[in-house]
Amino acid sequence: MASNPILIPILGDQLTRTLASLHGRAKDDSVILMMEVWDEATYVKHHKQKIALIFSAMRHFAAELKEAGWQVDYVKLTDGNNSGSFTGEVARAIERHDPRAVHVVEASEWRVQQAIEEWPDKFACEVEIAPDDRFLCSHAEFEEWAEGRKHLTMEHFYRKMRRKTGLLMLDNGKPKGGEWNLDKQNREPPKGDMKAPARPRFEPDEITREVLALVEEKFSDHFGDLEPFEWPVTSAEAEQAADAFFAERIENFGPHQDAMVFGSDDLYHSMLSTSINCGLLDPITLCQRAEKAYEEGRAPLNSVEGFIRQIIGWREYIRGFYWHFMPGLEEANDLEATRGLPEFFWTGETDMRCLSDCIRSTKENAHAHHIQRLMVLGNFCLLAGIDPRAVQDWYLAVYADAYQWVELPNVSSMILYADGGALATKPYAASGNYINKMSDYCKECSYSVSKKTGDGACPFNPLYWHFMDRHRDRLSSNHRIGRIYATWDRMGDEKKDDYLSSAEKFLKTLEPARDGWARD
Ligand code: FAD
Ligand code: DLZ
Ligand code: SF4
Repeated sequence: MASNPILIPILGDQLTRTLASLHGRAKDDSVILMMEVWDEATYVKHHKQKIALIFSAMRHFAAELKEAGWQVDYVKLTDGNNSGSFTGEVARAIERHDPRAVHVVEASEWRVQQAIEEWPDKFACEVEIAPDDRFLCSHAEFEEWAEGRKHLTMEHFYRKMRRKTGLLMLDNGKPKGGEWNLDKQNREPPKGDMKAPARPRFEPDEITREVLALVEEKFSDHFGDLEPFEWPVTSAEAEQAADAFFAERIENFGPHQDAMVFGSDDLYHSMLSTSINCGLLDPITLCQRAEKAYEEGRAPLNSVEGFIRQIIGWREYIRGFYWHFMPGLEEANDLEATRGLPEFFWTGETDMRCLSDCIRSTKENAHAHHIQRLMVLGNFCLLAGIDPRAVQDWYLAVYADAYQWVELPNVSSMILYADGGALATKPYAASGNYINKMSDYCKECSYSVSKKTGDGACPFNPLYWHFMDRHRDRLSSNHRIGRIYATWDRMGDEKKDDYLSSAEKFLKTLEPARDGWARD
């Protein structure tokens, strides 16, 4: 090792061998620093599986780097002098290694990036902060795209990303198949006893077992089941999970994307978000593999386009949107929602079968699929007027793929309309009808989805009209929603009162969550 090396801190969601801070670096002139820190593990009380996933993936990644000849300084959570924060650990590592410079890749989250931006003033050596080139769209490119637009429409951004990558594009600049977006073909309700092929599950090895014991000991009061723990924790395992998705699920991914089946937790979804977000999988390579499946006739265009849109469309857009609107997005509450999150979000104890199944999956797997997050859990939070900060904390804590950059826009803007429509052109509000159409939840629910008001009526029905009525001033001028008020007005006062009083009665039954679930 030459004297005064470069110190390269790698954060828990930067577990990628081609990370920008490693480009062109000589192994004998660098020390990689990885840190398990209390601040990250507890800024919300993450699901036990999420902490286990990050720590195990970090330890495996450190071992791979060492094997490849890098010098890795790995600080465990239980190391005696662990300061508990990234900044504290970089300061201690500077004392240990006396580096001539610190090279770090920008953080994905605002909170961490703010801390990193203080490093040049705090530390005597030079600090270089590189852009995270694992995203397709840089901050500057997103800002240039957003500049002067009245509305940041995802579809327009998505087409730009299609052109940029050439994914599903013809040489003449037109989209393959003639249409940019085949979402209309991707709304099939579940059929019969729809069963997707089982996804690969990964047996914990010694490193993971050690982490599981640590999590059990230190985070026993956090939400969620720790075991069975079956997430991929290395890039090799994550590639296996991706192989299985492209072999067995991609074909049906599109049509059944919005379907929900009681007890079936992932259906045809890829279950790859945890691996993509912490760096074990490259999102663009996944899109190329999806396109290949289409070219080889193994998957229809609507499935492949749908998958690619989720990644180069939604995922990239959400990231750009986050940085465009931070830090204000955390505080946004355009609909002035103030109700506490109900206790059943943490216990799953509710007679609403749709919600209890989604919360069960969340608790058991640290995962629920998109439409469960959006149209069951999210729809409920929107209609019941739950305080956005409480909803943000919940989503950030309970999902193994949750980092604020991706959780916050989905929660605040997509489900809660808390940004006043900067992302969605209308709130994703729905009555029990939608859930009944897209799932098999209702047929065995103790509530009746066809009953609109009164005892035993599906709570989503009166809540829907309560929401519409209480936000009339705000929403009636929205051309995508305005005509709903004509239906409401045709109902007459008695019916309207029935809806409103049923909703009020239901809302009074909601027991607010006890303190300490999401934060100490
Ligand atoms: P698939 O259905 O197989 O989709 C493929 C990939 O597309 C995903 O792995 C993901 O990388 C990407 N993707 C799809 N939808 C979105 C989206 N709306 N935003 C960003 N990326 C998307 N995703 C997270 O990764 N982390 C979160 O914290 C998160 N919070 C969410 C909160 C709410 C309220 C909602 C409605 C959605 C949230 N999502 C989040 C998006 C989406 O639900 C998950 O990415 C998806 O369920 C992950 O499962 P999968 O890998 O099987 O996804
Ligand atoms: C989510 C998480 C957790 C629970 N713990 C750590 C940790 O101890 N060390 C670490 O480097 N990263 C952790 N992470 C992921 C980070 O929160 C994530 O990498 C950054 O916050 C991104 O801005
Ligand atoms: Fe959910 Fe209502 Fe259907 Fe019950 S009846 S599962 S509460 S939508």
